[in-house]
Amino acid sequence: MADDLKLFRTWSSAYGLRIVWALKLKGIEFDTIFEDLADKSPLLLQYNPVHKKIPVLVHNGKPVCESLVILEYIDETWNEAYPLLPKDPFKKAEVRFWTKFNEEKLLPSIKKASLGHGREKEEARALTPEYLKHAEEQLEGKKFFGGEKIGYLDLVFGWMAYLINVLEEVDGTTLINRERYPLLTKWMEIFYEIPVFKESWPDRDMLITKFQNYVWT
Ligand SMILES: N[C@@H](CCC(=O)N[C@@H](CS)C(=O)NCC(=O)O)C(=O)O
Repeated sequence: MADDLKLFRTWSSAYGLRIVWALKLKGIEFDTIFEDLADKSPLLLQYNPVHKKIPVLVHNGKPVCESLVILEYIDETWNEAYPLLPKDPFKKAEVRFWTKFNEEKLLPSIKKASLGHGREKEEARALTPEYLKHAEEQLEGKKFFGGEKIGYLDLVFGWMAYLINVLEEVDGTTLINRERYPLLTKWMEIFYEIPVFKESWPDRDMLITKFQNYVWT
């Protein structure tokens, strides 16, 4: 019997898109349920009663929550088709380390540096170059964070490929100096052009409107 796979996400969330990219790379069919976070569906609240957030992947009726947990679930369940995490324990630990770095440092810092206010914004702007340098170093001698092919870490960092230039436009500043971070810049361009990802990019004008009206929570 074919797997029943439903992905609850929003049109713009980078956390949700990670899951779309993983499923597309692996060639797995799935249905998408677009949520309105201002009016969450009873099903979303039922499947993720703890955080009440998207994404949620429901596999044959069983919900899996939290994007990084979902990515690992997908990779373990459909491992033969396009493995995402390296097998080697040390390499896997490195991927998890840089994933944590993205979630706890890089992403919040760029968000605050572009959408934040006052002192918090200034502090984030001061810290971001150091974080970007670390990310840039991870690409030395490689096309992707995962090496010659896209891996788990590319999906984690994938938000940059479609959001950096939107945030720059909304804030009217440069978040990533393209000359200072050439590897990251190239990687963003390549990632954006990956054929199986193409149809997943949210509409740029809608993203700009969304972030122009962004209310910090
Ligand atoms: N750590 C979570 C973050 C997911 C997240 O922040 N989702 C947001 C949308 S981008 C959400 O559902 N927010 C609804 C809310 O906070 O009420 C993950 O990786 O899945």
